Amino acid sequence: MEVFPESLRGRLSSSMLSKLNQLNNNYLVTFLSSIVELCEPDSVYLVEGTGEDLEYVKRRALENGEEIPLRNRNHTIHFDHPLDQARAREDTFILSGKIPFVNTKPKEEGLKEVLGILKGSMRNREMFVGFYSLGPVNSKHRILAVQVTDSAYVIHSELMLYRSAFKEFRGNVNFLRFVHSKGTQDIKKRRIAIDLDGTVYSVNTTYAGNSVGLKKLALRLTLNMAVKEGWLSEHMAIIGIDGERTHYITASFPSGSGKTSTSMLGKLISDDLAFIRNVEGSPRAWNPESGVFGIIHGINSRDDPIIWEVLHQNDEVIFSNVLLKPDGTVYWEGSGEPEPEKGVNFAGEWWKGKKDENGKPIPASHPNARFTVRLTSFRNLDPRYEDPKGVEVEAMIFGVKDYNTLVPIAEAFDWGHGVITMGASMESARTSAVLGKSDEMEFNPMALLDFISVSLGKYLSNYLDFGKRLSKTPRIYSANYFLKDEKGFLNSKEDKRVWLRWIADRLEGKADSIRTPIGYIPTYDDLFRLFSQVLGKGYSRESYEAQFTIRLKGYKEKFKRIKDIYLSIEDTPSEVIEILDRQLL
Ligand code: SAT
Ligand code: MN
Repeated sequence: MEVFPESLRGRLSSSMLSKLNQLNNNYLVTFLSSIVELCEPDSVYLVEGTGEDLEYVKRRALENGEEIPLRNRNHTIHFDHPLDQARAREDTFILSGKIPFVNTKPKEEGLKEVLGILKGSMRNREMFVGFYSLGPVNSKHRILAVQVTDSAYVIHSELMLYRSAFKEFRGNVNFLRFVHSKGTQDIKKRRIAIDLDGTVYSVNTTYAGNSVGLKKLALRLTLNMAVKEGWLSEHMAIIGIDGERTHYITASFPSGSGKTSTSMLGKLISDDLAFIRNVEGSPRAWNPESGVFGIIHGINSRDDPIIWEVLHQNDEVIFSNVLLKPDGTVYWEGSGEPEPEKGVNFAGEWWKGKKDENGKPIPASHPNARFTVRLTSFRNLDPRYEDPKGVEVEAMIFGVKDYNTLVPIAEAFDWGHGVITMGASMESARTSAVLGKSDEMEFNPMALLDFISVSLGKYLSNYLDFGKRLSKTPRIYSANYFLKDEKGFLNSKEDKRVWLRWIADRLEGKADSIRTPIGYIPTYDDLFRLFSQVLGKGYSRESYEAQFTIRLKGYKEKFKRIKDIYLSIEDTPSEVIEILDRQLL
């Protein structure tokens, strides 16, 4: 057996040592021993991803109180600190020089700070090391990642959300590295530091968006890789929609504006992230993840039957920040079930009418409460989610939550028009995944505002070029499920089925369109046919006119704002401004 550094030998059992030895990976050993010396855990557990590992990690999460068992023996609940319920914009930074719209910190300073906080953070704790693949393990495009953490909940989540790939690390030095410690959960010392060389450190946080490294922390790293290497790493769902045949499309929506519900209307490949590459001229997409970390607020049996089923059958679920009821079941707002009198929630003991110190009512469940489940629990899962070559993308949707302006669905004139006026021009009402005033409109290009790690100029120039190299570019659509008039919402929740079907019809040449200044919109006749075909409903001319009259003033103002933003970014490609100039109405 190889001689490992003393720091590791003293902390790994002999079976763990022989596991590590199998990998014959000095680079990994050096990385792990440096983290062990920094964080000083008592012991180290290598998580290969076997059934035994899963049982062990679950048991540890229950023993150390990170998860609480529920009445259903496959369900647990996890609570994050009351102030650690969402993405932590102000505490997250890229270790680099200045990038517009991105929190950055000079590398040396940021590293020194976060390593200082991590020093000794795992004393008297066990350290887990997880080994995963972003994307199908047997795909030549998969990206390997190691997670180091003192949280059994983080590893438990990852065993559900990612593909374990221990053996792939044999002799392999190309992997992303995530170092996480719960620390003391002192929110003032919460830091998430992203080193684009391939390591992310996060401490004093447990909210999965900040602690489960492979999710949005990895996205920052893979986005940077993608821009350098000429592919796309995106915040997008991937689904198959049926017309005469199945068409795969991607859907990019800011959290909380319809992405998950859209994913459930088709054959599910991904609900959140997509890697898209040019494979012999064709845009192919796959899901780096193998599970769903979804917002639970508002999930009910009528509107979300598939997710409802996933949460009520006997598959494994980790609930987070919902209400734990005295009978060992859970409740969340918007579930359509009666609100319980009392329970335990993210803020401790809870009862109906409880207020916080400012006199504001404390909701039974946090608006960003979540569920963590495996993709294989969904009855609409498309088996091609494991296709090592990915699926061919025929259309891309950029969706926003916009009460005032955008039509429910429109098709771009071409790739450049769609990428710039639909994707790069997204403005959306703020999500509950970010703390702060919700419903405020935010510039959120490609739903990536929180995750962009390079300058938007470079990012967009890669996007535009990506399309130019394809032999067939996907069609691009803008979507908005939230348009209102003075009387309220103009669409019902189920109408999105019609918009998706219109896209399938367009791809098959079965639906017409009307050319407007902002793109192609559906004709009344097609929608009348589709409302009846898809929903068995009528569709009035008044509805059509209310939904599809182009609100020129709003569009005009929007594109003016967007152009000003891109003019203020130094490396915006001139093509972006040209496209926006052509669009300015
Ligand atoms: O908050 S996260 O970014 O982790 C999850 C999401 O909203 O997509
Ligand atoms: Mn997301």
